[in-house]
Amino acid sequence: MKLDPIGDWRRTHYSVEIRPELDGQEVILFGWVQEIRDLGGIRFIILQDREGTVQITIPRKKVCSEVLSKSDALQKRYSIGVKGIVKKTEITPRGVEVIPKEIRIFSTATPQLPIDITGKVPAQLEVRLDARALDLCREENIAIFKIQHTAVEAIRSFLFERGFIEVHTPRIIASATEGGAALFPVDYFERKAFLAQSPQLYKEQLVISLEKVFEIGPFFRAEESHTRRHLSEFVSIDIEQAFASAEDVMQLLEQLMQHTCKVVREKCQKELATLNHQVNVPDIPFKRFTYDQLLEDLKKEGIEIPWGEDIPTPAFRTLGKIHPYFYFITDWPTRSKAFYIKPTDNNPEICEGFDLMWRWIELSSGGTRIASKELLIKRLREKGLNPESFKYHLQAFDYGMPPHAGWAIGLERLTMMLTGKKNIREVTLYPRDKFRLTP
Ligand code: AMO
Repeated sequence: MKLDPIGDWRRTHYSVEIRPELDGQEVILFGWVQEIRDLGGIRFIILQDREGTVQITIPRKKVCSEVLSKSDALQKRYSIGVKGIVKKTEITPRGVEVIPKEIRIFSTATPQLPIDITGKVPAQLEVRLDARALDLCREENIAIFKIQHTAVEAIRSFLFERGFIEVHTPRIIASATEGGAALFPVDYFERKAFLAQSPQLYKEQLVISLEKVFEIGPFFRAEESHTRRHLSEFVSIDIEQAFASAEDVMQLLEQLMQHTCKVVREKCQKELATLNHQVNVPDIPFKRFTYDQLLEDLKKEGIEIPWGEDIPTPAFRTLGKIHPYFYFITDWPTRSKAFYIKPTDNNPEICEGFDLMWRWIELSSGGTRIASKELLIKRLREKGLNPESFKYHLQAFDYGMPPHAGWAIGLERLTMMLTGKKNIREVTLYPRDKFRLTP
């Protein structure tokens, strides 16, 4: 088939902007053929673009022969341009259609599409992920990633307004930050290096210069566990703040959650409707439970966790049923948290680390950090880590390390909450896990 060039055509409107008020106006639309319905004397093409769909109506007797022959050639997913006249009508749900004067075909598509792009015929997630570029064209997926985009936009402007500076720390690093087991090694010239698990050490060092920083970017964990909420590459939203404690950054975090839910609820009504999901704006402050209180809750449900252990997934599922909303877990045993979390002054067995939960999912964790070099070295040793490997980080503590605190939110887990999706792979463009490295 001979394909058309775009030539001097430029889009005048997205599909959803075609409204009855434009009746009689000439428009240029670009997009893809989603569906073709042929009723003999009349043919309907559903044209899809990023913003939605619009009906192109071709009454055989009223259009020129070139439009007719072009429309004869069309198949699903062909990329096309349509120049035509908007017509008010009773027959489409949105009250408009476009009658084409000219059609340009920019590219064709295989007739054997691996999944149904209208989503009417559901496919297994693994099949969809194998054909992800096509799967992402489905309206439901476009809605998910627009919601994610809106959330990131809301978070950035919230942090900018509060004086945080956006930074970019290295992804290729020399030592672990979140425990040694989950690192991906990289060949770095003649040396061994690793993919960063978090910006933890750098964001802490930056509080002695930039004071309040944030970073949004991908980080890497060689997760052995194949669960519905773990990826080996995820996007982390990190903040770190000088002259602040855990309580300060918890307040910032709950305000941010409330703000993000509010913005998404307001700006993404269409996308939420597509997903058949509601986002409620939570009241703040969020409930705060100590680790000990939750162990008591679990005990009542017949789940015994020895003090000091992490809370396992099935126990979190039970907690999510008891507390089906946002809540903080505070007063964690020091030994269950990373080396940089500050033990409390009056009881060093307990630390100033916290987690923010949404039902059974941990959305964020953070805490007050250790600001004393001696204590940090002690904690590194207690964790079986060699302070020598952290010598460049420890240096920063010789240059006036202020009290500081921070947290990190997993963007994909946040998106699960905002979209109602139960598997993290649904809300990741190209998920990476132990079994998936392509596409
Ligand atoms: P943590 O390891 O708890 O803390 O990670 C912070 C948040 O990141 C998300 N997350 C993940 N999401 C998907 N897949 C994963 N494998 C994964 N691992 C973590 C979660 C989690 O709550 N440096 C600290 C944060 C801090 O103290 O500032 C850290 O990395 O939503």
